[in-house]
Amino acid sequence: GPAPEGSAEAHEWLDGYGRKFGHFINGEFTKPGKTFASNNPANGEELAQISQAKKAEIDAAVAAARKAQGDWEGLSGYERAKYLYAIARQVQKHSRLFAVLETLDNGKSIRESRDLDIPLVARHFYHHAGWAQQRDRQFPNQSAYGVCGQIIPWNFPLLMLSWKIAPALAAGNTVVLKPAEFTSLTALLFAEICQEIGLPKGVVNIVTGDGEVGEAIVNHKDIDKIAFTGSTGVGKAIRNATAGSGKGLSLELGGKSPFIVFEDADLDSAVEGLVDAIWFNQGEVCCAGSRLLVQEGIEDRFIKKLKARMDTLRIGDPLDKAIDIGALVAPVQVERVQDLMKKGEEQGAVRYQPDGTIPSNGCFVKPTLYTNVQPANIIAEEEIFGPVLVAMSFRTPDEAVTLANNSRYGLSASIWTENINLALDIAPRVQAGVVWINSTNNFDAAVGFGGYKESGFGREGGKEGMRAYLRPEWELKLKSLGKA
Ligand code: TXE
Repeated sequence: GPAPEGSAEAHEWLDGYGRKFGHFINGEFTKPGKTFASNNPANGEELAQISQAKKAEIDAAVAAARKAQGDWEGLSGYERAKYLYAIARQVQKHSRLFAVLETLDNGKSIRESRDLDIPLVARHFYHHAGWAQQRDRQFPNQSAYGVCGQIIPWNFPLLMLSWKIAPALAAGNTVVLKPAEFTSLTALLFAEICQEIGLPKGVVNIVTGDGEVGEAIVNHKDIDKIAFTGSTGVGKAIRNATAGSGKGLSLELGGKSPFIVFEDADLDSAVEGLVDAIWFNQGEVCCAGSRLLVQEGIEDRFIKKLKARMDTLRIGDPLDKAIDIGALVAPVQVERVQDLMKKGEEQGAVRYQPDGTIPSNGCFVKPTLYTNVQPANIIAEEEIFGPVLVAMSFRTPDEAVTLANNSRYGLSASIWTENINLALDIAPRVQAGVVWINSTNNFDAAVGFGGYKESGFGREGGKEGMRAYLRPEWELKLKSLGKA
């Protein structure tokens, strides 16, 4: 069939760089060094070669950020806001290119990258332009951290970049950001728009590479704060590595979020909500509603409706606008997901998947539901980060709360009932940073997002998110007393 809209433009953009990228340091792209391939997970096609940053390059990026920081924070909030507005407008101007590149690189459906990821990115920069102007009034006598090292995952590549860069810049920090090794392309296009709008050199630096580059950023002596989104294992390692270093830290880690359906819920809406909770972005979502807790009296009816809806989900070429579920990010992620599924089945879980075939040469996994799941089953405990839902039932509201909190994670929760008193009773008792009532996966740049327990700490978005990029007042007081 005809090439999907925008795909020629994306390939032209890649060709413009000879399909080989360096880093973005001090406002310029560096010469590519030792590289690795970035592939399209939907068909295995190589998209580009990405450079693995060397120590000297990381040092150069940090030095550029350091040099730029004083002048950047010295600008008035209004001046910083003008740059953030310009970035937002430029993201909108290139939105189709961004969306197609994101889909090619990550495997997510074009409908989601076009209608959610990229618009939310623009929204995040617009919102934080406002905060740049409000900083001095809302946070009197506070200052930026200085240079921030930011490490992001591959599930929402550009959106996570915006969650990191927008508040950091609004607060007066400069940044060295590392995208995940599977998905560097939109970060590199973002670097290009920083050039286009004339952002002062060194304010944003992008270095690419794997976890070793991440580790070098975390341990760099001249970085003041680390912000990380990714796996809980790496988050713990970063917490240990930064302990006692004086660096600021915020961590946004994994989740195993409950999706609680009471017997008086609007079941059709709850089914739609669940589709959004677990099959949005192939389930590669930190706040995915991956644990369905359904009240006993409606369990059979609800599961039946859910299976019927699963049968209508369309899986395939992510660039096809009619597709609901695209490809997982890489073969290794498919292996991780399938390994957990296998273990879950060995522990007694019963699998349901719609009939029909899926493309055989890409990273596709069918939407999957497990019933007959014990709370101690590995798939009820571990984050799967794939299109896999586990279902369990409860009898009473108290039991729902107990089951919901029976997790080492605490990122988000979703509650479905027509009884608002019940919802408002349950919501504060669930250990979760975000609780949605009769909705799910609702993101707003104005609202703090983040977790409890092993899901991490620190908030992103809104006033709480700004606070995370400003030195705490007590720290400044100590400094002024010469004690820090
Ligand atoms: O994550 P990593 P992976 C979970 C999810 C997934 C699993 C593994 O369950 O299946 O993690 O994914 C960089 N020091 N989440 O292995 O390794 C890495 O280069 C510093 C949940 O891809 O945590 C990348 O940029 N940095 C999650 C980033 O960390 C290091 C999103 C995330 O990769 C590093 C992603 C190190 N030692 C995965 N090692 C969420 N909460 O959204 C790696 N990195």
